Amino acid sequence: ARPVHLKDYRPPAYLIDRVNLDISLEPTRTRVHSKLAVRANPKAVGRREPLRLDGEHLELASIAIDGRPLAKKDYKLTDTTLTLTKTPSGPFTLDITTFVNPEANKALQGIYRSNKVYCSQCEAEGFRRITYFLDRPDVLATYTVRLEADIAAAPILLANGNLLERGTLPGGSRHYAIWRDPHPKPCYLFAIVGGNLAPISSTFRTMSGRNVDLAIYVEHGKEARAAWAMDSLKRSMKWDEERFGREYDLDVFNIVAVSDFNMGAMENKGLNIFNDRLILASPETATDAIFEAIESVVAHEYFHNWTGNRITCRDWFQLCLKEGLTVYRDQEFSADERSATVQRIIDVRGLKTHQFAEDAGPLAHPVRPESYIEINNFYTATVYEKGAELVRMIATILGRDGFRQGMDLYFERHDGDAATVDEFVTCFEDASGVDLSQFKLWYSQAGTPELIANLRYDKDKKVANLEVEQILAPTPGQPSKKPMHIPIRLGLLGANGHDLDLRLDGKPLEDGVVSLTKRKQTFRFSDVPSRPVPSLLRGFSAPVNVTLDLSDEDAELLMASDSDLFNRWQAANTYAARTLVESVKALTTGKRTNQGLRFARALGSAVQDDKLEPAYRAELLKLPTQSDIARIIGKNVDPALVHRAHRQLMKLVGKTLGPLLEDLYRDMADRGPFSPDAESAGRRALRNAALTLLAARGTPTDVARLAQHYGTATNMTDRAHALFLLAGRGGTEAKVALDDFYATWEKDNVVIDTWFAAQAQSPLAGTLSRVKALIKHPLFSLTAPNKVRAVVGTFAAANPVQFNRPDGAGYAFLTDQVLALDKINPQIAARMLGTLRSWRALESGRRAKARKALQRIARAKSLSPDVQEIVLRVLE
Ligand code: B3K
Ligand code: ZN
Repeated sequence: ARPVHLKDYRPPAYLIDRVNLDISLEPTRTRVHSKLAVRANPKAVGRREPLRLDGEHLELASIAIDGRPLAKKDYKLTDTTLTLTKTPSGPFTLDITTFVNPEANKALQGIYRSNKVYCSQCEAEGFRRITYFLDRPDVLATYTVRLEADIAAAPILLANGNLLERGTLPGGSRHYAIWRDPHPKPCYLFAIVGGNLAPISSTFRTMSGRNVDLAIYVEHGKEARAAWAMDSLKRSMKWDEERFGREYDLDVFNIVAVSDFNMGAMENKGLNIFNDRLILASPETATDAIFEAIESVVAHEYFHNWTGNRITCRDWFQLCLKEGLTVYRDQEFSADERSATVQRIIDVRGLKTHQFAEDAGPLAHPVRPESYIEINNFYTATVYEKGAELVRMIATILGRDGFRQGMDLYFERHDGDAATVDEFVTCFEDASGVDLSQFKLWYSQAGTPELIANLRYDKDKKVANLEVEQILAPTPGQPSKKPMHIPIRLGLLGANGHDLDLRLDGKPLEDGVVSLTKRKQTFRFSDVPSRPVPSLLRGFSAPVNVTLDLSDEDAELLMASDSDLFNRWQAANTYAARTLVESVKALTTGKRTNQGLRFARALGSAVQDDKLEPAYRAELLKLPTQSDIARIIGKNVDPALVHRAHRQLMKLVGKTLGPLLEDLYRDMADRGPFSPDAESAGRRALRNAALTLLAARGTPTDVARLAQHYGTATNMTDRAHALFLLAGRGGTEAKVALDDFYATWEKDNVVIDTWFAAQAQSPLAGTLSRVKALIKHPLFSLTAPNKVRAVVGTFAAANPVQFNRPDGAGYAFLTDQVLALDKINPQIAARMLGTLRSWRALESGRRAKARKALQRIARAKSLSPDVQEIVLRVLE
């Protein structure tokens, strides 16, 4: 497979205005008849090219132009293309009949079957597995789709848009439905579903007073578990009207939950298809984290209706145009529905753990990549989460109103377009008059900028000079970089912890935001009465790392009293990370450190403040993860030492704060019936965070409390939390809980994944053999992505100490799974392989073992382009 480059983009030589599909669903031989209205693209005149359509894994039955069947000599067929050598010069109709095999489709792209349900996934390039087509996002057409199937197997028949007609066919055993989507769309947004599913229904009245029929289709008997998703959908629809003035544009909005899905969900026009784990939830079956994820993914897919569907991408290099923007929108939605500070902490935590790690390794790429071999490998934390940060920075630079004006202009100017990132940014420039040309480097330069900050205070002049330097380390293919435009929101704390008034170069700095645009720059604050403590990057105003030499006292002041609660948490988190890095060093050199105790006490006083909401206090109590510490250490990492240091600190905090944690554990117990709202979830989170630290202390009382927490849990949040902790400890209590969990949930395909994951994340020495047994378990299957993620994914991504066993057996296991998976589902195989991306940062012994594992994959025959691309980049 050859790379595709952004610089080679050319408009399509042909356009397809209308698509008529007639799909007759059969398990192994589905017939697809497609009738296309084709014409030469006026924007590509002078390029008289043959019409070359994409198509893969198709059986071609017939082709006709304007009703005249084509002879073999009139077209050329390869594994991936169908080229028509002679086409009329004016508009023409192209009829193509193909056959596909849904039952055999385990790559889960195109039309496939999950639990007997026919469904489809086309993004990024799955439509070419349904019929021959111009499978690129800048070819927009209106679709009319006729579906036909056995009534018994598929009483429900759905496609994009509005239902036109349905009926039974002569003979009575088959039926059909005709759907029409009036909005022109690229083929990646096409979808169909056929199956025996149960709906829950509702309606939504839009801002202009239209009624929209809403339905969520799930497995029979699971209807009650779709209520939260429905509630989330309605709140999303309302929010998009209020916050962005965006109204829904069809008469129906359908969501279908399926079990086998390569990712979380898909925003097909009017017919979103979801991984069932992100739809189904009840107090007994889903954790608060899942309730939260359902709310945010339902919102995300809904928000795509405007950012992605009405305005789509010109080409796949522009992916962040819809993904980064839509993540930003769903994050803002969650911030409005819940606690904005806690939401920001959760989002930043995720960004650092996943995106910063990606940006620091061999898979680093710009938010707008310049080339790819397999586009599915670029649905990454960088495109999504860093992409969202770029939109957030534009909002920070322009302010809330300026940002909204830019968005309004974008919707007005580009509705119906396949747009580019440049066009998007231009809307903000045009609406505000602010020059964003330097800012645009964020889209093309990869890597996490490093800010080195220094504050010098001149007590005679009462001036504080904040010097900031930006360091842009090389990333693959980008040895040197230009300085970026980095918005820094900041505050200066006086000795009592209060914010001082900011006067930058003598003028009041109202919004507290300064722009770093040079490599090195000094910001001069005047009328500063005493030496201040800087609070930098408030609300995480830019996706960068900051190094600022703070004394323990200064860090403690920020932790105790920063008015920016995000930064108060950030100070605690940075303090914890620094403490952990120091303990890892101490473990290496055999020296002792007292830092842990000091940190624990500071944490105690920060958490004690009961004016803070419980969810926020829970975030304070969560230490940085082991992979965060590994990323900060950056080279020669010994994951076993990181794990030991982490455990020691947990234990120390548990011991030092024992009485406080016990109080919290008692006080935060659920009052009244379960409710998934943010406040109640926050109390559970704080209680479980306290439980975690107490369990780390490990006294018999603590273990008994933990076992009891499991046994008496009345909801899945508490039960799963205890299960993970118990499985991490082992012993009889763990076995009892795991057996109980299995017996209770073995028939539930979604919930049982918690049982798989709890075992795969256990840091105990026997975990790899357990994981090897789990992949032989009757409920496990390599063809089910959720199972693969629960076992293989959890082991490789959430169990640093056992995955990185010094003998390399963890890597060898992963290699075996990747090679086996690659024959079944290359997208999932490539994802799993990505867990090895930080291998170069390991100490030499493990590094050599990881390299061997990677080389074994690289040498394997007939790899998919997906895995081939990842292995080449990771090894480079
Ligand atoms: N747009 C889809 C992701 C498609 C992934 C293709 N490999 C879901 C989303 O981001 O909303
Ligand atoms: Zn998306």
